[in-house]
Amino acid sequence: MGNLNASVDLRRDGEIAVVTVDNPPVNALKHEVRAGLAEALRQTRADAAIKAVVIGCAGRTFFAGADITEFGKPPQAPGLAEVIAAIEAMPKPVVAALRGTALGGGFELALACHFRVAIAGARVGLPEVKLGLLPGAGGTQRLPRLIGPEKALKMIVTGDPIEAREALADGVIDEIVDGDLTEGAIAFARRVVSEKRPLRLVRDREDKLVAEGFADAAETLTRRLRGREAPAACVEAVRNAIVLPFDEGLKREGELFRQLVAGDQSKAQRHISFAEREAAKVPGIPEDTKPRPIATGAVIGAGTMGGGIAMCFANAGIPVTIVETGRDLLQKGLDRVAANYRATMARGGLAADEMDRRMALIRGVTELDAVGTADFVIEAVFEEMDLKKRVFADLDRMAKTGAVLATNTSTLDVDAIARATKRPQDVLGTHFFSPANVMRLLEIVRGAATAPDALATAVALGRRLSKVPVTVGVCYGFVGNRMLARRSVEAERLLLEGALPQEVDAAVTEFGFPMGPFAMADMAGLDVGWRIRKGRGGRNEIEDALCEAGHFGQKTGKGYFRYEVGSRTPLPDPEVERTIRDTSARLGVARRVITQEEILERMVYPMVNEGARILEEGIATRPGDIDVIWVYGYGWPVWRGGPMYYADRLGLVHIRDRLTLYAERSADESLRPATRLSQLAAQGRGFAS
Ligand code: 3H9
Repeated sequence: MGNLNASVDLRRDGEIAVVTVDNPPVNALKHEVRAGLAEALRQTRADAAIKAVVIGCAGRTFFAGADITEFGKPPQAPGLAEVIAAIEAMPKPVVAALRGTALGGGFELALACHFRVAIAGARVGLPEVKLGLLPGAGGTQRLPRLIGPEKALKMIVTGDPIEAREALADGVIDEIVDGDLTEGAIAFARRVVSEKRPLRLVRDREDKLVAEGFADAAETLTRRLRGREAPAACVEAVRNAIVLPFDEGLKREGELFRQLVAGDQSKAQRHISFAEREAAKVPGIPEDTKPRPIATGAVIGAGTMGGGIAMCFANAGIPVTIVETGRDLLQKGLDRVAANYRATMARGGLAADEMDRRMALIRGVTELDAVGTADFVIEAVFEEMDLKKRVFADLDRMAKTGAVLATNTSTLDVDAIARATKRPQDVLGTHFFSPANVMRLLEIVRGAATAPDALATAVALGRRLSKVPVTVGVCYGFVGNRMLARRSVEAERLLLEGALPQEVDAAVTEFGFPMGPFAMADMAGLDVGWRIRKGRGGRNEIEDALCEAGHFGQKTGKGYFRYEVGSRTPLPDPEVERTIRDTSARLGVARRVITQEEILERMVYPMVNEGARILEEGIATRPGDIDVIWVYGYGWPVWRGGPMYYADRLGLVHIRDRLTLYAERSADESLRPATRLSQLAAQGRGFAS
């Protein structure tokens, strides 16, 4: 009894033993915790005066899972499987008391208990797939027995948790406790003892294990997860729950877990998971910096971007004002927002009253002075410097003291915009990605004068809006678009030298991107860039030729590809191929066969090179920040860990040599390896090590 070690406490409340784990911040099941739990179970089992055991956690959450930092290190006994076996071997009731987020190994431990109680608002889930893993402590065998294989597979393959109310309805938990959780769990345990409730383990239940519908559910859930090992392993393991005896299913689950945890995909996904958390730590913001309170927001401009950003506020429950210059434009913007919500509702993603609640948080106005009450203002007008400067000069007069003034520019100089105000310390960039209400990335652009607490406010707001905020410095295109521009140049060059759009896109999608560069260009529309080039000079030979022939992309049914009426599927277009060949001939470029391997290298390595320059210039703080930007903003396959991580895996010597070759072949000096890249390669190092 008492403190069994620094993390685990065992006390008695009459005939009920209460085991409390305290391993801040999220009660990960590290070795000391497992050892303490094993000891607590041994003592309570041996003590005849104890009639039932409650397992709970101090702090904000029940166990959030295995301790990820222990992966890849030599295992230390007792493992989680041994702790779970000790729970199941307990001849008296064991009750798990859940709060916060019971995740991964934490939820698996709870599934092995005889009973589970939770406070309202607690969530349970198996997020291992997000780390490129499958639940490895019996989750794939116990959850299907509790709620049926189909629903279990959905939870395991998506990794998304469910709320206590849903868990209660599904029979995952036995009771929702009002008031103090530990008291409630003790009272529940007393009732179990006094009512002599039978001790039925989940592992012994068979009634829900129906095979019907499973294959279809598996197909639907994994259709879009091509190339990923973990979801396939999840399907195999849950299928085993149906067809194999429990212990065999468990053994196979363990084998699959060990394979995945040692594999490249999980390592890459774990890297992203850590990099995402690192990205929230911004150098130069003192630890004690307090973000400014944000009660209301304002968005200037009711276009697609402005409307999407306003939705982010409303989705987070923050009242927001949208300002537009005229009634018609404003109404059009608000209608677009409502239509977006209705589409989500139609897909079953939003309840009708929830849509009404969110729409009620969005107020449309045509007078800019309405921003006067907002704590955080985001400008999302046309990408034109003079216009933005005018808006910021007005905001300077109208916004309240201490409000953060943000621009959603994707390219322009945030410092120049800040200089249009007398409060540059409050100005920064918040670069959302389209569609703003869906895409998770938020590039926060720190200006030369941005105050640390303004920056901290933007990061905190980003997290509240469920975004992944990454802070970057001022330069043309910031991190993501600046690197993307390198890929675009190279994609065009590949077409001139002999590749076709479908070949380039195939190399990129086979790598794991959801879309290739040319299908993406068609979706965005080719005419915008063409018009800008006509105005400012500069040529993109093939794209300009296509635009001159009316190929503006999806909106005209033809771009780099052709599209059947009502379809978004890109189809190869012989007319485009002719245009490409004619352009090569006109420019005197001899076409040749280009391998998929070369295409892929030229799509990725110039981006890595630009990433190296971005690090050199301090525009991005860490290579991991660049990886997070590419995974969350541009569809880089998470299981390949982002461009800088990928480059480290391939080795920088190889990247340097290939870039040198391509630079010489194309006489494009920008392809020469960046100083940082060359130096690291020469030292045999990577970006991260
Ligand atoms: C697993 O369980 C495998 C089993 O099936 C089989 C085993 C045999 N370990 O996110 P936050 C750290 S796999 C170690 O900012 P929040 C995190 O790095 C695991 N550390 O808090 C951060 O550290 P720092 C399955 C962890 O309130 C700090 O805690 N479980 C772990 O926004 C705070 O994190 C998961 O994948 C961990 N498991 O969100 C759960 N988790 O302060 C992953 C967190 O130094 N975790 N840390 O930067 C989460 O989803 C969120 O952290 C959570 C809290 C929702 C719990």
